[in-house]
Amino acid sequence: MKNHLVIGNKNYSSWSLRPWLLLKVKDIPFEEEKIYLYRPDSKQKLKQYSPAGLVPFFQNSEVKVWDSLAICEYLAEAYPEKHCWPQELQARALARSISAEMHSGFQLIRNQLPMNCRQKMNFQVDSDELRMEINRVNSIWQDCRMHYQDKGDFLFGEFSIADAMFAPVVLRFNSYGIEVGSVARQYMQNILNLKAIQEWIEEGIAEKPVIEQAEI
Ligand SMILES: N[C@@H](CCC(=O)N[C@@H](CS)C(=O)NCC(=O)O)C(=O)O
Repeated sequence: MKNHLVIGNKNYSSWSLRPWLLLKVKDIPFEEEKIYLYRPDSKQKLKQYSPAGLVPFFQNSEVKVWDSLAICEYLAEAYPEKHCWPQELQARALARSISAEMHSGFQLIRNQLPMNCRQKMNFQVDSDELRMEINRVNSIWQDCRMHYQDKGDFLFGEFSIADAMFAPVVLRFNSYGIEVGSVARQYMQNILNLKAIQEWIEEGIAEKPVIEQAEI
């Protein structure tokens, strides 16, 4: 079986975007299947694939993998020539740290600024806690860019799993008009300029289903 990635709505499914973007940017062949989320039959369809009943889910003739970061880790091992993680040990340690931090944290950004490609507004950040999470993302992007800018346009120069993990945050900040520093803003633009991101956004906007709990 060829590489097969199961994803949710492109407009809303931030977890699905991560491995999808990595596959696209790294030019790894795959076919995608979309399951629209939060419909009466969604859970049953998801459970046919993923024991967790969630997207993203990935399979081929050798493996079944679920959870965005686990899929990215699998791809890094299966396609070492694609350099999914930075090649240098120190950079790789940092890339893993910020990817894990993203994967397990930033709860307020996730809850209060849900990914929604169709959304365009100026969100008023009135809680200190949310502002702290935004500031933390800003520092991560700024520090990485300042350190690795000579090597390319992304957090560690060449596009890596760290960029895939933060791409949905770029889309959120863009949708809600969240202000960041100039270095972080340029990094956001580099992600938004990716052909694959533009493709994802276009398809997300064109989708018909609306998930009320993800609309502000
Ligand atoms: N930690 C998981 C989170 C996966 C997740 O929460 N997926 C959401 C969509 S973005 C989902 O499948 N929701 C469907 C549901 O809850 O029924 C990952 O990294 O993949």
